[in-house]
Amino acid sequence: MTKEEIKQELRRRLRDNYALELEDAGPVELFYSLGELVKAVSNEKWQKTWKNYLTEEQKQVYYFSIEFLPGKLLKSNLLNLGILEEVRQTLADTGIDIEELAAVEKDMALGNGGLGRLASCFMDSIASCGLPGNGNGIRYDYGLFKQRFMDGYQVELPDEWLKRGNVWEIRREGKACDVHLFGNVYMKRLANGKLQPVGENQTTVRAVPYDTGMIGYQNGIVNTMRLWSVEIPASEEAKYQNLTQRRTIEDLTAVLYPDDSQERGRLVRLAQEYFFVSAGIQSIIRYYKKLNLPWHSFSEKIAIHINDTHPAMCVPELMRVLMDENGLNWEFAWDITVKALSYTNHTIMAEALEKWPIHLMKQVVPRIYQIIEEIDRRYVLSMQGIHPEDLIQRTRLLQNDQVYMAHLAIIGSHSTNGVAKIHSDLLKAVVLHDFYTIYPERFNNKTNGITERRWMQLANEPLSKVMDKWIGTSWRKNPKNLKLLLNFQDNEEVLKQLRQAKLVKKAELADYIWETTGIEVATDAIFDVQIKRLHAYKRQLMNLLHILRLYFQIKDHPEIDLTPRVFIFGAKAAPSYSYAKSIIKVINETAHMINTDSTLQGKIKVIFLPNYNVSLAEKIIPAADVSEQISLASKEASGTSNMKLMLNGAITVATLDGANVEIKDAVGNENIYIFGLTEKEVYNYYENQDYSSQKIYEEDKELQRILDAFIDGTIPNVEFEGREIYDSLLKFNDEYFLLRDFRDYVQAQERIDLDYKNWALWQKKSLANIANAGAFSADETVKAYAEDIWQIEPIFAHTEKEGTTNG
Ligand code: 73E
Repeated sequence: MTKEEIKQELRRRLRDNYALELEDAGPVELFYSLGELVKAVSNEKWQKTWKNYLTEEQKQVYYFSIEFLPGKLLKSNLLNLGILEEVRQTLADTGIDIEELAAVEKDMALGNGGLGRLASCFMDSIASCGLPGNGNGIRYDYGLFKQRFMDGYQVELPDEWLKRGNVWEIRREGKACDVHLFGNVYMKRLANGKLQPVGENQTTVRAVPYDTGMIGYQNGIVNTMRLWSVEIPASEEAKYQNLTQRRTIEDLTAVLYPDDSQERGRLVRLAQEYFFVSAGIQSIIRYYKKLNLPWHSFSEKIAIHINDTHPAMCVPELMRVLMDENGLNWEFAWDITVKALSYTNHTIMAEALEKWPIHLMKQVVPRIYQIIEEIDRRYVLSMQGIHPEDLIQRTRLLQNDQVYMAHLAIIGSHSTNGVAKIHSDLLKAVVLHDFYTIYPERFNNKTNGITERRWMQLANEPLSKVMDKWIGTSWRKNPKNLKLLLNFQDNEEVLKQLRQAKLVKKAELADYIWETTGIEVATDAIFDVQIKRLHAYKRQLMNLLHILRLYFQIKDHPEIDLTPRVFIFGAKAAPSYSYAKSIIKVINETAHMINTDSTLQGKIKVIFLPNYNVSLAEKIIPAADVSEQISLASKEASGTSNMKLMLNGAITVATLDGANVEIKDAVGNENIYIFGLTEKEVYNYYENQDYSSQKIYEEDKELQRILDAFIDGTIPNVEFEGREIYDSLLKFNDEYFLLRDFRDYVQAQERIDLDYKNWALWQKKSLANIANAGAFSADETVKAYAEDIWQIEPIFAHTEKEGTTNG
């Protein structure tokens, strides 16, 4: 599209929809008109893409995830359509700043953190690599809560993201289907002697899909993310005359559960899981039937991916549809199911491994429970005589009156993967070791990745321009080419320009900090960033212990030569996770104490930015100098903010946990600050049970003073929270070994302080991080999934092949 065409289209939409001239329109009208325009451009490609998949009978993957976290889509869609610059200039010619209208869009925050954001990075990469792939999830009326601070406490407000409508979605009434919940199921013998399950007293709800185009990066491909919303079916209207009854149905897709790394044992959550699984499986079957192929070809055309265990009911639901609705026998249906399905595990945290009480399953999804029971029975039977009895008992689905969802996902699929090397190794060696002995061939690793389109091209334009200038633009299509930057490690001009680009983003963030908190920060200070969900294992508290150490140091020696630092936090705590909320309160109170103490001469500042989300991440990450990845080794499955920060030239201070291990291998020891216990040492402590935080406390005077600050009034207004934290570290023996890792962490921080003083040295390290970040491109990750797990091919490869045969 030319600038002139864009202008004309925009004018027409503003006139038709709002009776406004371009010059008179405000950001809201402009945003919606531009959104409509973008949709019109992409819809043509969207239609071509799905028609193409259909006529070519391309094998497609369906990525089932209870969370998607796309953030804002306007600029990302413009970039991927290849018209971002044209649109920006067209608007600028009329005196409009594109950033102003982009800010109108609400973040689509239908996820909690890493798991949901990974799903969205994958959606972008799958389309950008020309792979036939679809998302399947839930269209929550309310996304993740908005976080405010009041007196330092987290307060949660509803996220009404749909209030002004959502330009990107298309409601597809014609593709709606029914989902049955509750009631009883009994078996009826048919005339042919077969048993047929019949449901009675069931609740039938309507699942209505809303589709959003997932636009590939300048390749003409638009895939589909399908999110389901619940409605009362017309046939059932009479049953739901009173509002309370209606609400119980409508509540099904009302809110996203705000827990990360925690299981949620609630009836509505279970119903949510079944709702989007059933609707998704039904729509796949409907599509497959259009192809008019025999059932045994199913897994040649369809791959279904289970993102964590939340969609694990894909296993019994696919069985149900194949058997109950299409007459297949068990063995045949099972063979199809196992071949079509695959599963990703995202955590080893025991509290996040889903287990559903059997009585709840029987109540909410009675037919599904029957099938689960049968899967369990056949599993035990098939393993007898092959494996020892105790192993079979430990791996079966039903134990302790619960359904183990991970067991269901592993037994019912052909692939189980972890999300970083160390995590996948731990699954094989410890967490899922029993399954590894039974199905060694099913286990594999797929290290997470990120899309550099959002996390560099869009979020960090100054850096992107420096890259273009020195290594050309090929990295934009192929992030692996970021490596070319290594040719300029010793080029002072390049180092200077990289530093300048960082400074621009630091100044922007400093402005934002000033506007939102009223606190002034200096851009020549180290911007030290920890952004992720608030969780004990991620150890934001250890970061705070280090901050308190610096505080006392400056108090004792005001003349001390410290490199000024701004500690920046972004983190939401699950509303029910009171310990995490106490940490937020204590960080906020410490921040206030430090930021208002003029005797510290501004040497340290602590900024806790409220409402961390995708859009805020896009502001913070490009401005970061230091990336805090300090979880206790073995606990963080992968992490992905570590990759985004590295890509933007931040240098990582890290434990050997999750993908940090691979980041270290990629950049080399001299370009990362590694500290702390290794995963093996952590497991040794578990085995020997010989950890004593009390002992460390008694032997370390400085640590005593820091911990005492939580209870002796040094940190103000934390009488309750300070005591809770103090006790967790001493009375309850410090579950995540903060005190054990503290000294090593402090030393790493001291090296950072020193190295930062030599800007060229620092900038060189930073360059190495940017250059090696291509290894963590989600494009590469999804290509590995496509080849090893899903067995799908890019559409181009397909047409090219056709071309060769024809020509
Ligand atoms: O390490 C991260 C990982 O990078 C992990 O904690 C996170 O997934 C990311 C992407 O692979 C994760 N989230 C959850 N489990 N692991 C989770 C659990 C229950 C509810 C919601 C999210």
